[in-house]
Amino acid sequence: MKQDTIAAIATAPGESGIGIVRLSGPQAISIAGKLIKLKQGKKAAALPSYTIHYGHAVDPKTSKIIDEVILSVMKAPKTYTREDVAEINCHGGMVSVRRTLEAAITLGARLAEPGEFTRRAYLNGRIDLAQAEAVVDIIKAKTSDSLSAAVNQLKGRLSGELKEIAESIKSAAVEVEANIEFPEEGLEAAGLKVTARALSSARERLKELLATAGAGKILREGVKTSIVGRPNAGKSSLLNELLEEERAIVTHLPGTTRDIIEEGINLEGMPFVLSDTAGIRESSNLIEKKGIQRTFNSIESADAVILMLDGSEKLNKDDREAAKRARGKKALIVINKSDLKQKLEEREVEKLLPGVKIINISALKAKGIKELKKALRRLVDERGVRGSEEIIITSLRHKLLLENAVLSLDNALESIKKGMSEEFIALDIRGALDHLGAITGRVSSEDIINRIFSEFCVGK
Ligand SMILES: Nc1nc2c(ncn2[C@@H]2O[C@H](COP(=O)(O)OP(=O)(O)O)[C@@H](O)[C@H]2O)c(=O)[nH]1
Ligand SMILES: [Mg+2]
Repeated sequence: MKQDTIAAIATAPGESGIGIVRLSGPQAISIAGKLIKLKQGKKAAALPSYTIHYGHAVDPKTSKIIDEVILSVMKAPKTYTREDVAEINCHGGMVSVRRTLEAAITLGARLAEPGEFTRRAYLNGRIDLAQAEAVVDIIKAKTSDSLSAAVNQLKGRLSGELKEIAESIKSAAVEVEANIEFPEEGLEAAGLKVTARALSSARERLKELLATAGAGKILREGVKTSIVGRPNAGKSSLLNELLEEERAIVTHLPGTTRDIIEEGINLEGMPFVLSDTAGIRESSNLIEKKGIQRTFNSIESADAVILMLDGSEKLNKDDREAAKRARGKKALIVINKSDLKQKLEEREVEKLLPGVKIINISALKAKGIKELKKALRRLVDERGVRGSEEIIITSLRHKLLLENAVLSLDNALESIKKGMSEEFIALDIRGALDHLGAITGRVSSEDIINRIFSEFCVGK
């Protein structure tokens, strides 16, 4: 099938230093050549790969100059898409780049769909599916840790590891399959033992990858942290203090916060998504009741909970209810209002959530906030998020496929143990390989590929 040439604005809209129109396909360089009047009458077709050239973009309809531009020429196959690529640097701002793009379309290019450049890189075999997904993760990275996890994936670390595991499963499978084809030779019991051992060790490696998925989710989405407690404990004040801005409304009236307010912060490279919630208490006010229900839901879906108590008050049943809801979660207890005379009994607090760290702060006077941040960061350190060189499973799609691969290997091992026929064993082994193949896109259906690339922006 003859490929067409695609074009898009590759930079974010708005005013900026430069804006880039990107072209890819067999006509990319000739269209750029027609669009741009190069200095000294240079011809685009004759330009060497990976060179840049000065000129003027000219409107093909009116022959008027659109902008002063720089053309970068990159020739297949050593390009992002493995096709000929031309990039036109215009001055930033919407009009210049848009008119340059329109000119490219007039000259025969087609408007690119979201992610189509990267999709071509995948279809042309330069990167696999897991690497293409990493490109989105790089663009969307929230912190330097999430960035390095994504860059590792783009470098092919995950793909390489999966390939090795698949190879070891394949060589184990060869023996089993051979026995199906040549049953008269009989499969030695010893041979099956070797197969089982190889499958178990592949299974172990997959389990190791899966163990990083929790950390991966956090790197991608942030640690969901709910700040909960009775009304007026100072939850909204703490949120504002952590964000260093007046994000939530703070008043002396209990029940001020009705809806959940979510904001992101970055603690030593780790993204946290903080939720300020409605105070937990018995209430007959319909709006407040709905707010409190939302608080309960927020606790349930949270990765971590900050249980806030008012140090200037005695412990009450609302505090106990809030603590009960937080049980089993990664948690911190924060005793607020350390600037006031303390009435709260620490011994009773210790019994609320045994083993959970207790920190005294004053949200009003900004005391103890540093210590709280450190303790919060350490809550997830326990999960072993490193982010730098480790391979980390950040995608839910990958996680599910890995789980399915493990399941298939479990079945294969079970069949070997039970002395089932080789056909059964082989079927499960092939299943495991298919699941692994789906991660890198060796075996993938069209609509999965469509879904992955629809997450991209146009021009990438
Ligand atoms: N003295 C003192 N007052 C505080 C402190 N933190 C919050 N407050 C006050 O407590 C009241 C309730 O605070 P708010 O943040 O709205 O509590 P929330 O209902 O838990 O969100 C407000 O009047 C705050 O100014 C603190 O550390 N010390
Ligand atoms: Mg509040």
